[in-house]
Amino acid sequence: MAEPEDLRSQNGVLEADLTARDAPGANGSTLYCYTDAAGRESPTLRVKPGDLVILHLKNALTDTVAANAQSMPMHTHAASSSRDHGPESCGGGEMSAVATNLHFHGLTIPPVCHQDDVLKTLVAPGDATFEYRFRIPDDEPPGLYWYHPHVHGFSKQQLLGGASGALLVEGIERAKKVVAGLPERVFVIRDQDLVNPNAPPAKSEPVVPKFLVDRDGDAANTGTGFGKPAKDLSINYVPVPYPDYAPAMIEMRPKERQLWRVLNAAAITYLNIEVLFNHAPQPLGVVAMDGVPLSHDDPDGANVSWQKHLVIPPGARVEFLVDGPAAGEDALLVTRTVDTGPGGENDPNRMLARIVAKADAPEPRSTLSRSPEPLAASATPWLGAVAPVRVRRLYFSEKLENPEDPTSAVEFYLTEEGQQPKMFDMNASEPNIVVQQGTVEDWIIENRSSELHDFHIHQLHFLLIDYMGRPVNENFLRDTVNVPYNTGRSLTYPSVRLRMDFRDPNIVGTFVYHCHILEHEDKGMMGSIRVDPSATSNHEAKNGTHEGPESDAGNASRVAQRLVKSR
Ligand SMILES: [Cu+2]
Repeated sequence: MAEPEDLRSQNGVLEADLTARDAPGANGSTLYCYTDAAGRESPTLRVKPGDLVILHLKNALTDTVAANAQSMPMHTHAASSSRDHGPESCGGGEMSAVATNLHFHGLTIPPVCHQDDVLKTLVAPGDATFEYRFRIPDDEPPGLYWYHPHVHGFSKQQLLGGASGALLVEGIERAKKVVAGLPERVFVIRDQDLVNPNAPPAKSEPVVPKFLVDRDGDAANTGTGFGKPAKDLSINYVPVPYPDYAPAMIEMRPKERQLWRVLNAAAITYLNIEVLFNHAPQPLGVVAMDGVPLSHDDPDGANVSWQKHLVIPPGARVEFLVDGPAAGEDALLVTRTVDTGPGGENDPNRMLARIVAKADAPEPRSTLSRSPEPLAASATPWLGAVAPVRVRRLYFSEKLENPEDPTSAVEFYLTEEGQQPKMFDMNASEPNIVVQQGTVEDWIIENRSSELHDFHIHQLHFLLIDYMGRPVNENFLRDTVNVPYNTGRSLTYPSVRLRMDFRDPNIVGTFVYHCHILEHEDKGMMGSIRVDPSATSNHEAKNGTHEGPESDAGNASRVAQRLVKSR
């Protein structure tokens, strides 16, 4: 299987054309990709800390796509709204299924026009080429990031079937000596509409669960690990269509150790990666999550977390060591089923690729430096050691547009406790949350719905402090995290506690946090946050109710209130 082609920075600059294109796919679906001037498809952008990135984005999307997208009822309200064409707009296009823009997922760059703004930037077909120009911060952790479109109301449509690519900040071997000299491979896993929507199940399936549809109109979670998936997958654009397909092939030299860098670029599909030799899961040595090397402060860079399977929510990345099979050994890269909850989509077990060990296998295109210069230790104190200035509680929830009508559309919300649940409004004049640059806050994210959600915030990383009420205090950072679904069997809602890092002056401005199941984001599960410069006075008073530091008494009274409400 071919890896995406690389575009490397030269003399501190990566300048490239990226043209967003579409083509009709199976069953009225649409395929998307980016091409550069030489026709390379959705290339991997390889940059170094401190590099200047200049991208010329051209929108070559066609009207066929708009027609498809507008046949989806939930998209029409967004399609009819257009953005403010005042001095604040950027790019100037109308919000529609064929407008596009770029988000640089995970990078700590400014949320402003021509850098990483998704609130005002729209490029329409026929518009002049739009220029992105930003500098990779000197202290950006080396690892796997990515780019994709982020037009509210239409992001799922564009991401499904291909509008995404990897961005690598080079030098992971400088932070993790353990990967020095290893061959590296990039795997971009995407999802797409089912290629064979009416196909009967494969004969090889051990169970044939009843086919049900969830509230989004996708194949519902069967809870069995089998059945029709909500979406098909692809790995580096090699399709994985249900029910019968030839898996991609990964060739390796026997027992060779490689660094695999896996991006879940799916719009709605969770991954749970395993490598099987003769059906037995093999240890995978995780060295980085969401672009950040594990134990960033570990001077030896020796820390590796060995796991048998890796859950990768949409938007997340995992970079790990793999030891190849022996010659002739039966080896597979698979994704195992993920329990998305009774309200969630079906993400069944699937084979992605066969791993074939051959003495003359070609080496991957890229090998990490054998004797890297160690990365300087970070000058910023470790996030886990910084006291939060406040605690906020946010929650995911869903509601029928008309509670009397079970067939009415579902509205999706991501709300700060104390505010009124509302679908995200592109035209809101005030952000949902205002914080001050230089501070650190703890956010408790609850899931009050019956399906799994996937919290993501632009511009920064956070530390997972508690998961489902249990302290975890991880030694790495994330920008994307799962919040398990509500079973209704507990007094408290499932939650995660995150230490949010607003210290970097680069992130001053307004940006968004949302569920990275893009179907949910498009239908409203998003909020906006403004990071004010540290010199200004604090804006907290403007921003409605907020909680002080957590206390047992506070928790108890919240539980009591909930009990009262539920009666
Ligand atoms: Cu969600």
